[in-house]
Amino acid sequence: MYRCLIKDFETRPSVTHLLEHPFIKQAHGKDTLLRQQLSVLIREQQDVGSRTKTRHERINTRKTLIIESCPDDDLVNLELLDEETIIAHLQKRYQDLQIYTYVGDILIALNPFQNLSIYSPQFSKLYHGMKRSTNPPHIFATADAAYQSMVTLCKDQCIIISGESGAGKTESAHLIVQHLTFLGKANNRTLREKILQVNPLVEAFGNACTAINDNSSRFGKYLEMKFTPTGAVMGAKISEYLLEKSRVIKQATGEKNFHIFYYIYAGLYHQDNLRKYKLPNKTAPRYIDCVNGKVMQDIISSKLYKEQFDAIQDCFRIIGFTEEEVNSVYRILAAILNTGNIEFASASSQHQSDKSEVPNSEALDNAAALLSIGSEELQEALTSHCVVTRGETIIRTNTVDKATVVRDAMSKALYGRLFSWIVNRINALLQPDTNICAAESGMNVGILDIFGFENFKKNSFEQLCINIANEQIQFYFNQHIFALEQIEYQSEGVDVSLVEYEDNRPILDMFLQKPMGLLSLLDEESRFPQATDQTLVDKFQDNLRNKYFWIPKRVELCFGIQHYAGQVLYNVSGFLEKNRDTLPADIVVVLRTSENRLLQQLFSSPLTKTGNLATSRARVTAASRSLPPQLNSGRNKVDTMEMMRHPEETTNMRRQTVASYFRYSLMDLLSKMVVGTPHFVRCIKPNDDRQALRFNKERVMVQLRYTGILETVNIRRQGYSHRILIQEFVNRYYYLAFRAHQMPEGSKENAIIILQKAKLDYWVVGNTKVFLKYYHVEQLNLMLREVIARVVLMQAYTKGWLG
Ligand code: AOV
Ligand code: MG
Repeated sequence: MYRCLIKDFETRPSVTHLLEHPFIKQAHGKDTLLRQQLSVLIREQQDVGSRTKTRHERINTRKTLIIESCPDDDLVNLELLDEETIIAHLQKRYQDLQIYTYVGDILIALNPFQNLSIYSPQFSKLYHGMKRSTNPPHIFATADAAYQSMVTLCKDQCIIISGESGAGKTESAHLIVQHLTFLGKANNRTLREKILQVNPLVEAFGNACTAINDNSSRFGKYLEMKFTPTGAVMGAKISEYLLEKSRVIKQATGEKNFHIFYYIYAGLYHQDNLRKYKLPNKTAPRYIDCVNGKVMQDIISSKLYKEQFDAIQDCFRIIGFTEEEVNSVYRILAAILNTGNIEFASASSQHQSDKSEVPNSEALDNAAALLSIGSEELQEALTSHCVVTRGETIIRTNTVDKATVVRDAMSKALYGRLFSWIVNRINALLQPDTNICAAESGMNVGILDIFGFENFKKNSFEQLCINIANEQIQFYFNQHIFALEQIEYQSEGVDVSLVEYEDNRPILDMFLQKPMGLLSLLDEESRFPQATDQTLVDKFQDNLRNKYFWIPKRVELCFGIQHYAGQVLYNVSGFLEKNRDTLPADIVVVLRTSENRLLQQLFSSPLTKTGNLATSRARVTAASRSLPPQLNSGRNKVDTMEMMRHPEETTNMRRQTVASYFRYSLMDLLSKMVVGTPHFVRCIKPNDDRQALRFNKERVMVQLRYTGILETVNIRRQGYSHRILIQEFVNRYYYLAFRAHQMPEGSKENAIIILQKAKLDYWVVGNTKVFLKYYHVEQLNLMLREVIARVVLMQAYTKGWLG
């Protein structure tokens, strides 16, 4: 671990000097041992230095020393490759607080469940522009690699973070943004500050406490950081996927609503503003009263919530939201809480036994006032609906149950659209300044952080969507690491023994295929008004016949799925309603009458979500062309027009369900990812009790298995992660074997001459490409830099510039 230090100091470093180094400072309490280790390493390094003769030899020997002195930094270097050895290594590293480990170019991150002091700006400096092997594995090294390859190769990059719920994806995403903002030194300090506020702000609205994670992401997030060609950060853009809106109206036992509701309660209480926002201060509103009456006191007196509220106010201000906008956001949130408190009762009149009314109008009046709409109009829209038959408009009454459903649908729609609006507004405020630099000429690093795989006691439609999204990300990983790579070896005539891996495509097909996939079947059933939970289960049972799907015998209205990450039992109750996600037109009409500018915007047109329809359509079409064939099968083809709408919108168009919208979202996400060079971070949860230093072997083993780590180690060891066209390779590296003026042709023979001259092992030259191990490129670039420096120096001598 300390070998980095030796290289940081060109001359003989003193031990005292070294003790000032950030890594050493972190490893407190082991002083004697540490001093010993350091002096041994210093001696070894100097021996190596004096024994070797040429510079190249020195580089190679140094490399060996590095690999020898720290073999377990990278699982690929392990001598024995079996599950036991890998786990034992990870466990040992974890106990030493080495939470990061490489598998070739992939980073494994174990959740430390404690704050480590390895993320300060000093560490960012340490990893800046360094070779990967210089320092111990780190999330900054991954961010740095993505940044360096973006700048050197002028190509978009994406960092894909995966792992189950609570494994540390969101934390990793924050750290990556932190390091990238450090690297992309904007001249403009405010821009950097703004970008750092993006995650905390959207997470206040999109994260919540679940049974697994106190800060669980309830939406998928793809954050693109935009850079100028020279690598200065110039803006950012987020895309959000499938917010779990149902959480607004109901939470499972022991879970909570989105963070922001608690923050505003505590914050506004503190400002003595509860009355201004018409928030009750005695009993908690129904939507956030998750446990018992005591909750109210807990919320308003929470110091943490109040601090978070202040932090969110700062986020809004720094990013550039106006006071009026923020005020409108709070009003809408308060309106949602009041809406949840609206009660319905059967109307007394005998003739209208199915009519409902609002017996106590306080919550209704409050909600209407906060939304700047008429209280009576709102009541009408909740308790009745218009039907158009043969050109005639008839008003029908809503039963108590129906009115309650409409009320909750309105709350969900309000929250969902508010969330999308905040995201769009952030994007507008962080858009690159087109006067300074045309957006097209920049490059970006995208960071994917979605909701992780979930398996609760009771799993519903939300878990199904979340788990399908994870299934898709796993498929993408497999495609990159295994499938595409092996197909290429074959077509290039390169002989490698194929690595077997668990292909989850059949599961994904079962979900996404049209017309017989699970989502299509769900859609079909959702179109029948008479459909019930039982008819849905029957439909699944009749049509899904494969080993990944089953109906358990003893549990009612459930079905089981064998996901890549394990078996999950889903309860279908509410599936149809959740998928239909209907928002009656009457509600849209009344909300459009609002005098609140923000609210008008939220419901102004069915196309508000994705903004410019034309560009979105162009992007999806272009993307489906650039997808690898495996990802671009019929099941992903989507009707773009249809997908640009809010799922719940009903006005005069064919209904769009959550399932079809979800399918589109996945496609849209993939289309963004495939254009960049991927970097993978795999987060692992070492235990389920969220305890530091507790390494549950069984749990880690399961995660290593289903993420295919063992196979990944194999393919990274045997395989060639870098493939460069022969012509390009010769152009890039001919300096290493030819004279500067020779300009050799880009032939297979010349490529071989260069590789031999560079004294690299284990490369292969195929029919059209040179196949290199992941560490070759770094070595080649280093040699190239040295050769070029020498040439420049020699020219300087011959021209007499150097005396
Ligand atoms: P997730 O994003 O993977 O879950 P988080 O990133 O929210 O998981 O991590 C869960 C918790 O683990 C955090 O709140 C921290 O307490 C702790 N943690 C994770 N990584 C670190 C780290 N590097 N250093 C210190 N603590 C850490 V989910 O969104 O539920 O799928 O859906
Ligand atoms: Mg998360």
